[in-house]
Amino acid sequence: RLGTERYYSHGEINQFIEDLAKEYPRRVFVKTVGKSYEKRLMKTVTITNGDGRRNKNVILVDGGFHAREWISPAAVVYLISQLVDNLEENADLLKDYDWVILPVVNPDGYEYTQLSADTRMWRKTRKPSSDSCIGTDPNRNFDFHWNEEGASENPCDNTYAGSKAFSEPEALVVGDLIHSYADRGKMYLTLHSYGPYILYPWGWSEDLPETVDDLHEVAKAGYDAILEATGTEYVIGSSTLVLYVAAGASDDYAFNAGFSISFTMELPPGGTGFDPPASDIDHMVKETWVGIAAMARKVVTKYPLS
Ligand code: 0X9
Ligand code: ZN
Repeated sequence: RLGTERYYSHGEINQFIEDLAKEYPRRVFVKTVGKSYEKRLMKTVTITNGDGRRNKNVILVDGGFHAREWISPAAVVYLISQLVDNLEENADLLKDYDWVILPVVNPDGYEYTQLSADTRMWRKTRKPSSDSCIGTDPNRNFDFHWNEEGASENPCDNTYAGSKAFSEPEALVVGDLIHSYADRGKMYLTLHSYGPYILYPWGWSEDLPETVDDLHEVAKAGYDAILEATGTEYVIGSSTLVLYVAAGASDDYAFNAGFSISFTMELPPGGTGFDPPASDIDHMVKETWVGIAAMARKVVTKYPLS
């Protein structure tokens, strides 16, 4: 079991979900869905209410896209614990829905940032991308408007899009996951830092989707719940209008693939921005869960099982 007193390694997080699956064999399922460039195992944990019903709707959550954004995997670990431990309280969130969760999309980068103070602010993956520069921005590597605005063709840049769409095994794993759940996927949620923002499509252009009102309504449920719980005021809106244009990201990819709701949630800053001290983890992940639960509650009523 993992608490909120410190940050955990990728290995510890994988062990945590394996242990949960052993403890709750009818409700929690772990699957190895791929390997990172440095051959770390990428595992999803699927959380159900154990009723054995197949083909429920799906909420897909991931974290740890960007190596230095440690609060993201921490929030995902807390979310997993909440869903597993509080079955009664969260019965509505699991009745017609399964949750599929990938806690660390970029494990090589995440481990690299844990090595030393010098590497703490690494963002990208760790596959060499030219003679002198390492890594691709996994959130510019998706095959939807790949390498357009807000992505770089320079392998030395922090927003390098990669040599082609899905050049990075880690991004391809997420792309495949998105596809495998696209028909029943209702919400895709990718946790980053730092904001605080709840961002919806599009992020590749200034256009707003036709269903912007639905996206905004669900985001607003998270905004309201967090404001009431802690006073933190998230900014909600389209990625491009709130932040900047950035094409080839996973949120747009999932939305385009059929997820009705797709958000990048950027958790609040801490420390110098990307490095909240361990003493901040507890309140930050609890606040994040309040927002995610409120958004999921809106989603399960808006999109019932058909
Ligand atoms: O630039 C990003 O990838 C995200 N911000 S971060 O500071 N965590 O790197 C924002 C992505 C928003 N979504 C799209 N632009 N599609
Ligand atoms: Zn990020």
